[in-house]
Amino acid sequence: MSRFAADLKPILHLFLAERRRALLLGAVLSAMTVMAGIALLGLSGWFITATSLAGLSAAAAITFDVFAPSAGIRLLAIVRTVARYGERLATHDATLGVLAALRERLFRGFAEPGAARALSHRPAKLLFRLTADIDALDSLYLRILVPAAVAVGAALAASVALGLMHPLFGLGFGLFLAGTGLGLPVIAGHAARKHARRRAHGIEALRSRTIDLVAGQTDLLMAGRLAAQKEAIAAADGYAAHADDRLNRVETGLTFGFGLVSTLLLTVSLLAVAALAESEMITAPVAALGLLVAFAAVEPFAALRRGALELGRTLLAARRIAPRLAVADVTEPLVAPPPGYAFSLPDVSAFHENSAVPVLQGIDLALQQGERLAVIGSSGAGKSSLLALLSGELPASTGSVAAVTATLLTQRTELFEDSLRGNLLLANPDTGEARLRDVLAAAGLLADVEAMPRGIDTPLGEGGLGLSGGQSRRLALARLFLRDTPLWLLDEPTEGLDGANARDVLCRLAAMATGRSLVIATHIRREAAIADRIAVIEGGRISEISRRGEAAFEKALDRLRPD
Ligand code: DUT
Ligand code: MG
Repeated sequence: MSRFAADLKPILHLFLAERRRALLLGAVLSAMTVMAGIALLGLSGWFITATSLAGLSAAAAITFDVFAPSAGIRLLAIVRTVARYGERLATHDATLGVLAALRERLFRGFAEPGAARALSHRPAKLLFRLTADIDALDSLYLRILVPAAVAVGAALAASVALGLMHPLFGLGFGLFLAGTGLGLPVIAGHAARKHARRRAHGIEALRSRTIDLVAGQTDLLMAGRLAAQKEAIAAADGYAAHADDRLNRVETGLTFGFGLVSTLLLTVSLLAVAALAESEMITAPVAALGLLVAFAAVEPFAALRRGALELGRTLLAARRIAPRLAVADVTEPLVAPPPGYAFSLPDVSAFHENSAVPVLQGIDLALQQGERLAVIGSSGAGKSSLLALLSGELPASTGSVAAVTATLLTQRTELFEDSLRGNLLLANPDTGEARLRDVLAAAGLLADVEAMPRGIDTPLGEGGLGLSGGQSRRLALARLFLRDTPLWLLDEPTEGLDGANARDVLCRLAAMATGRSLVIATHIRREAAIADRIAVIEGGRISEISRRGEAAFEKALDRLRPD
């Protein structure tokens, strides 16, 4: 129980912090709707019985006041309608507002160093956190908290009304209704929890396996794994369907339980009001009022049914999302380097997640502002990891990283399903048309873009589909050029471009980078040749640093791939 509380706490906190007043207003209006409904039914019962009794004798018919009760009925009907309208407006608006805030918090959480890297291993997971899990949380307020509070309130009000007829009647009614009305959903919620969780897992597996089938069908077909993938999908579907079936059974059981309880309660209430009327403690119209109030008070508990069945899913979502919300506050920005420096790494080591061996060890390196450093070394030596360290994506395990704000051009080009323009504007949303053309020209892509029928508004498919590998790379470079940061970290910037094109792009890159510091991880001579210093990295350690003009610098260049 305490674990649920711990999972739910940050989320409830967020609900309240975000829209406290609207949420409370929604709950109050919801209670008003239900109370007005109960009073309406009770008063109507009283009125109908009283008028028919008055009709039995001419004297009573003349003195009977029909106006006050019928005005009351009209008033209650209006209050109920208006309160219901207001309640829908308030609760749904507040819930949607809270969920939007939650999404933003989650996005910020994913933007923390390390989180994106960890999630990029399982993109489907990220998708579910942002969609299904957040949606599951709306049931917390709309289908659990508000209905429970309203139902308890209704039970209390009804037992007070019935208690005025006879204290024991009111007390017994209230206790039994609250006990069973809350007890049944709790029992059902407990029984449904496992199945609700399984259903969520099943649907997730179904979706991600289907995505894999669609995205990788060529590879699956070539590897002869198409049938196996289809079977895996069918298995996930079967798993989810089985859980769904179980959930339906629980729901049926709960509906049955509610039916039983309400019949029992109404029967006992009928006997009670009959006995009270018989002994002339209450009049017949009051007895009718009592019976209808009892009837109406049972109804709000039925609203808890869906919330009870969804409780498992809601708790699962809370458990997955809560830790993300907690980390969003604790990360600190990188410290600033000493004046005149772009970064300084005093004896820094770092580990990749789930790795026992350090990927970088005893890195003692500093770069002055405006200086250009090439990092070379065999594949897997730790070049990209060094850039990740400088960008703050990889945390230092010993020593601390001090760096100015940096932009990282990742080794793998990341493009989105958007227009060329949209992909560029990511780097700087306020960029004007002329500047976009400038950076495209600087990246050597302008002619290619102008040859496309829709120019810069040409839509790209997922992952930049529609561009060649080299064109994608140049688009990524153009996007880098829009980032006005003092330090650029370039991971094999011209990989995939032909020699002539690459030299042209490098020449423009050098011009665009005037006044900035550069760190270039590379295997290619032309990229290292624009540097002032070369650091050789071997097995996560820097084995040699040379400066332009020194013999070791030329030697290091000679070790690289020509062209
Ligand atoms: N590594 C991990 N987890 C990661 C990334 C890398 O364990 O998320 C390991 C693999 C490798 C070492 O760290 O043994 C260094 O990888 P890095 O990508 O830094 O190597 P590189 O020098 O950039 O290699 P390449 O030239 O192939 O890009
Ligand atoms: Mg690399």
